[in-house]
Amino acid sequence: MSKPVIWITRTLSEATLERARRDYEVIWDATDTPGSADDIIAMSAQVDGIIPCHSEHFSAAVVEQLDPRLKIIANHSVGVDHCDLSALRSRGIIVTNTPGVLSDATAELAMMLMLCAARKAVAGDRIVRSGAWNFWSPAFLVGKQVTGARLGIIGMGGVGCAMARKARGFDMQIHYHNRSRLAPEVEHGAIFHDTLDGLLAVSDFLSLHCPSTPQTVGMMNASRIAQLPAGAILVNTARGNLIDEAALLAAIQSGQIAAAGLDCFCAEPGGNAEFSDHENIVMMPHVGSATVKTRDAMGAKALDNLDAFFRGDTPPDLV
Ligand code: 8YV
Repeated sequence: MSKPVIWITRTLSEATLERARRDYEVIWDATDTPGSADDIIAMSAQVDGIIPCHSEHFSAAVVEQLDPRLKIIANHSVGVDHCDLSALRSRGIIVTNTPGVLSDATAELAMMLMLCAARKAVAGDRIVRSGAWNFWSPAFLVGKQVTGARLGIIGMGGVGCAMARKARGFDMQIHYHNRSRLAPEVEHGAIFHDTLDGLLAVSDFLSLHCPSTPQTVGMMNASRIAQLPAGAILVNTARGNLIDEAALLAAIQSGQIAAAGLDCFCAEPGGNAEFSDHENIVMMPHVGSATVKTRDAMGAKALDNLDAFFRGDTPPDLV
């Protein structure tokens, strides 16, 4: 029997590409450029499945033009905001994602951003690296202590829970807001707030771990940012559009927000050039899940989902 044909849109881990080539006819382009709308539409007539990343956009307009040959989109991501799920559902196209396996790597990056923002890592690195370190004072690069502080988490899914686990190691007091309260054995003493306002009021540090949906886009706007304690630190490893970037910039300029750690931006790739003048904004280029172990696990999960589908089973991570 001939192998199903799949398109792998980006450069995945060696192990993933090797396993994919063993089990499928693989179309993969080593230039590692994001698939455009035209690429996606053209490719849909040549393949049975696609493994895309969040860089390929399946908007309603694209989905409408997909060839019926395409049966499954096995995302190499946990986020599915690049997919118009209702348009895909109405075309009968299966969508899967990669939950769980990237939680620790992403939470690790959120911890890094939080620590670097709190302890002024960008300024410190610049001062030493540039040779400008010719003085010292007890008042020099004084940051905000993480140990014992209150951490607010929005979204207590896999990544939010991993963040809470890691922050507990820093003796942080964990508060969270989520669609529903977690069971006590999962909460591990974290304090649930049934309103976002309630969470914001106690968050010396705030870390975002919810998906981007029509309900959450722009969630951290000027009035919500103003509800944080003065001098709070904001961390985002989820999606850029959860934050109103102009409001964040104004809050950084006024000091209402002492620092921020951002792995996601409204415009990607590229980020926000206005943030670059502020050393108290620590930035990374959307690499929360970028560890060798996690990339292998994400690739394996995407292939497990394809394998199940082509065997005639329900994929384990059906969205
Ligand atoms: C990815 C992500 O970097 O999983 C997600 O939702 O944003 C990231 O893990 C990316 O899509 C990797 O393919």
